[in-house]
Amino acid sequence: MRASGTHGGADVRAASGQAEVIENPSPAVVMAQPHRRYNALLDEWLLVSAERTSRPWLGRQETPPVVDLPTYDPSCYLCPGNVRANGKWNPKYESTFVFTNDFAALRPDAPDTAVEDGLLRAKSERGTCEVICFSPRHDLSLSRMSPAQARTVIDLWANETASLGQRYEWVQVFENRGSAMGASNPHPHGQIWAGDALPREAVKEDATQRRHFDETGRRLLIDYAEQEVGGPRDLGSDDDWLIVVPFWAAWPFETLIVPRRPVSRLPDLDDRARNSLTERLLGLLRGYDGVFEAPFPYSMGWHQAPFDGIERPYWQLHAHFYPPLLRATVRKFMVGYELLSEPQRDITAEDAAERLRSAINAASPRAAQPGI
Ligand code: H2U
Ligand code: ZN
Repeated sequence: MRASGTHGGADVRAASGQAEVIENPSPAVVMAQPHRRYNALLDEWLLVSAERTSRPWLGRQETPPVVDLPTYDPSCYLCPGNVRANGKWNPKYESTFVFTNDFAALRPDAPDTAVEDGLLRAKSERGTCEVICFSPRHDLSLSRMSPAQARTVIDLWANETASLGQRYEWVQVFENRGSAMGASNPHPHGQIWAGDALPREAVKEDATQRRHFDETGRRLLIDYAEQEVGGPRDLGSDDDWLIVVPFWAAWPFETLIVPRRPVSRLPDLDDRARNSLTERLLGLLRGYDGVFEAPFPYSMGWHQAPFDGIERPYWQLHAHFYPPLLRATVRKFMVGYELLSEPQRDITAEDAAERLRSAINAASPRAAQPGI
């Protein structure tokens, strides 16, 4: 990576004689100081100030999640054969189970309306929300599944995407895991929201990826993968997938998963890519659970090319993991400066990658065997 001594506010301070100007600094010199990093996927900057983790913390402590869950919970609204909050019954499903969210934020029958009054604008949004149960087992989080079981979840994500993509432009697959991330229930499940509009994150990623493709003829995230593979933030990429703490991570243990070949959407993944994704994903999730030796909360989700019939050769499928924890019982709050100015992180992406990598290696069945 190249480093430059002249950008942004550094110029101004240097011109007024307030700060030492370091000519041609190495990346390590830049990154040992409070510095800003550029998020090439969102076209945004964030502040990194690593030394702040030593500050005392007398604030909120997170309660570690319950680990001993029953395989079946009669009061769970997602377990097979149980009744849901609105009185509907779940079938006695044996693999995965999908239903329309009983409290959906989007509805397929929303009338097409809009208002425009000066700066006040609103329009209706048509869509649907699904709840997707990953397993009939109440206690079987994705991280603890066998590869075959985890593969059924990947296939479920892909199949539901394909069918919702026939009706809606944006298909958002996601999972909130753990009460720290607002999950309402420990039963392994995710959600899919699909709608007609491109939401904010999609619009930003669409613009950055399009611009990079127009300028270089290549996909931004494939170029990014080539820069990261084997580097200090790599968490064990293989020929098919980049798995990395992104250079621009805002959340302490944020990660990004990207196919290394052009793939625009989940249903486009072939059998081999799905199998290697299964392995990468399980490795990451077990590593997450190992970092603080407790089920690791996160919000994760897939970003994939919109289904609007427009040719978008620049769009690369990828997954974001946004876990909130900084320490076992202390979460990162995106408040004050983060809300009002820009995100700020306390441990560097490289330090987070180091800790995650050793947790992934320690959790890997191969690593447990001596000599391999
Ligand atoms: P979260 O755990 O990410 O909140 O997802 C669970 C969803 O399940 C939530 O959106 C829905 C909630 O609306 N739900 C039902 O559809 N039926 C129920 O009986 C309870 C919860
Ligand atoms: Zn359950």
